[in-house]
Amino acid sequence: MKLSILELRHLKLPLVNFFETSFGRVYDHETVLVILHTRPDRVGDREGFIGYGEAPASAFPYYSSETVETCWYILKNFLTPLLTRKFTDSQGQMDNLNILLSSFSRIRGHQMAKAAVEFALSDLQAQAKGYSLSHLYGGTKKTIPAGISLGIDISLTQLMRQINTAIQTGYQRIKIKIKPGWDIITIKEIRSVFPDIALSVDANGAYTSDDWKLFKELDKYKLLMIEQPLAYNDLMDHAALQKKIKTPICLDESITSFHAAEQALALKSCRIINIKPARVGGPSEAKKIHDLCLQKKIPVWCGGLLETGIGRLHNIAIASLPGFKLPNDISASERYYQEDIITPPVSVEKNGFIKVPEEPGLAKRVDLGRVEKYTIKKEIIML
Ligand code: OSB
Ligand code: MG
Repeated sequence: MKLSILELRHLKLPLVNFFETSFGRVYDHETVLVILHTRPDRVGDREGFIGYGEAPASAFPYYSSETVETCWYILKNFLTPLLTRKFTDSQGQMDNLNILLSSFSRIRGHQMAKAAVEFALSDLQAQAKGYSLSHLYGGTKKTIPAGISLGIDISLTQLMRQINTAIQTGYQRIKIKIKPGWDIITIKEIRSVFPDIALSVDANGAYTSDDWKLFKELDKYKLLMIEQPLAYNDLMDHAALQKKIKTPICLDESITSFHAAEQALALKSCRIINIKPARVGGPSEAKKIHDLCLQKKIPVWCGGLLETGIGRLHNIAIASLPGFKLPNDISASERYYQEDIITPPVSVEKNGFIKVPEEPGLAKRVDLGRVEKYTIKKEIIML
């Protein structure tokens, strides 16, 4: 299999409802797609394959330092040249993924840009081998439990309505976003109406160590976990906070790599890890963190970044690995998009599970018309 073209696309999809976290509100999802084309090996062979990856970086450097623009820049100027130089042998055949990934490590940071390339290559590999993405990544589960992440809302009444709908739909865990002023009272109110639902909170780094009493107070509300209460790049303060409170801390933003995960576990900064393949640099790094946590009996779950169907299907495949023990932030496409760029969209069964696709790769499910419709910038690079 020979790589022939890399297609970069910047997409902008309207969200069904705005999504608000402690760092801001968005009305659209901006994202970069990496689309890799291969050409047939010999004249007369069947057509080449098309592999899809997504860097769900968003338009703003608020969740992470990456944005769609930085992804585009790094993909075009640094990762694509490595793909042509390091990944193909002298005949232009695709070669060793590990060599390519270790050549990526010279570029510091930019995990989402790197992840998009590895996702697209993995999709190609799955199609060439006739494997599902789940099988390629080492997944074992046929279905995965769906959770939902609910943003900061215009009112408590509105949030209660959202929770009610989510429960009716079958979601197995409700996560709400918190920030100073939208925390204790909100949670108390939720618990008075829904005393027994599986509930967690995510602060996206909105608090400091000085707020420890607030988190101690939260111990009363039977939360499954408190996600990223303190700074996005902190491990030490989280370790000190975890010592003071009973509710498990789950780290999201702080876990940018396998190395960060090892350090967080050594420091006891958290008892649960949210693995987002895009945040840690791709499926291989995600799997390494998964393997470490499985061995150390640390439960993990797969987080999301409002991905389109492309990133969503890769996340589903990763979440089918055996160590993903808790409901994931992987919801139905319709929770975010009127029209996803895959058909059929991702859906949640009445029992709150999502089926792990068994067909090879994702290409057949991508709706090219819709990809085109939501593209605001594209570039074709010959490899
Ligand atoms: O912190 O988990 C987060 C969305 C955007 C940025 C950060 C986060 C989130 C979510 C939603 O919580 C996850 C999803 O449903 O895709
Ligand atoms: Mg989070």
